[in-house]
Amino acid sequence: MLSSPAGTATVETLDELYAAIEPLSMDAGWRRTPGARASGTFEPGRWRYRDGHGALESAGRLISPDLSERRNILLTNSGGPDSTLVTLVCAYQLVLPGERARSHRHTAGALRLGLDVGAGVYTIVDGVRLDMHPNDVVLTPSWCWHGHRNDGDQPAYWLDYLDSPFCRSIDQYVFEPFPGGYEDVTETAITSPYVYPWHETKAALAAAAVDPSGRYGRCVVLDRTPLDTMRLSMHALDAGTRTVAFSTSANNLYTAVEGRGRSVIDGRAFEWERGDIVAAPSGKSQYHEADGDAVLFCVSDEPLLERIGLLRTLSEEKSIG
Ligand code: GTQ
Ligand code: FE2
Repeated sequence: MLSSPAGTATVETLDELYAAIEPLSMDAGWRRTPGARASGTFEPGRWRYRDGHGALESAGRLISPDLSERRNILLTNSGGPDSTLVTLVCAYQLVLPGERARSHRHTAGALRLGLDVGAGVYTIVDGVRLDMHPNDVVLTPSWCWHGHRNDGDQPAYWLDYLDSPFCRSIDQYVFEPFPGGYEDVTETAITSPYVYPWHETKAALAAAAVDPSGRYGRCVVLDRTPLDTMRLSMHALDAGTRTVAFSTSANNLYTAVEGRGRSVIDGRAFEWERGDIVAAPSGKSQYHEADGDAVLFCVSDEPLLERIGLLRTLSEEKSIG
């Protein structure tokens, strides 16, 4: 027995109970929805590269990475202000010719996909120069120092993908600026475990067989350096392909790398072309149609869910017929 019964012990109605516990930062569990989110819900969505490119052209005139750390345009969802999906955020980034973006590190893991990138564009990861070309995937895993430079004469546009919404959601987002701002290049890598060059991915896709499930087209997983939170895969869809619909507890971000087509997420069709992003939130059915030969890049939070025993995939082959 508690030595002194609290005021909460003597109320006579539910309304009095609610009123008594509210100032104590308590609430009755049965008044709440189990698993309800404090903020909004994540919706399927599609973002256009042409819109991101245009916004960055303007941002290129209006702000510099000296001021902003990064010149990036976030793809936001109603579920959260800095989130594209509950665990992932995606952004278009621009580095102008001659510009440098300071080095920093963060607990969030990140990667980039080159879009319009000319010669002389690179990320410095822990002192190592990693050059980026169109459709290359460049990793900057959690806590690696990284900064960007464009020594070329063309503006460099790429896509960033980060797990920072997940890190923030568990209060584990830590950020550190590099001492002095800019990290020097100590080594130039010809090949790196952090780079998936497009010429290699393209050759692997050409040799890949169609996935027997019909869900993924000809699929290549980029897993030479597996990330703890994100699974990366490239999907070649031959002209006229319609993939088999499925849903998964994972959150998937699809980027059109080549070709045109549409993704149908939870029954909503989103047309895409190069550089466009489609977001498929957890639990929503998804399939893709390619008009001509197409390649989709998928960034998924599967490894995270797998590790905690919450990865579930559901085939919907029958309902699509
Ligand atoms: O390039 O380091 O879009 O730290 C967001 C956060 C890019 C980056 C983003 C980042 C970066
Ligand atoms: Fe960063």
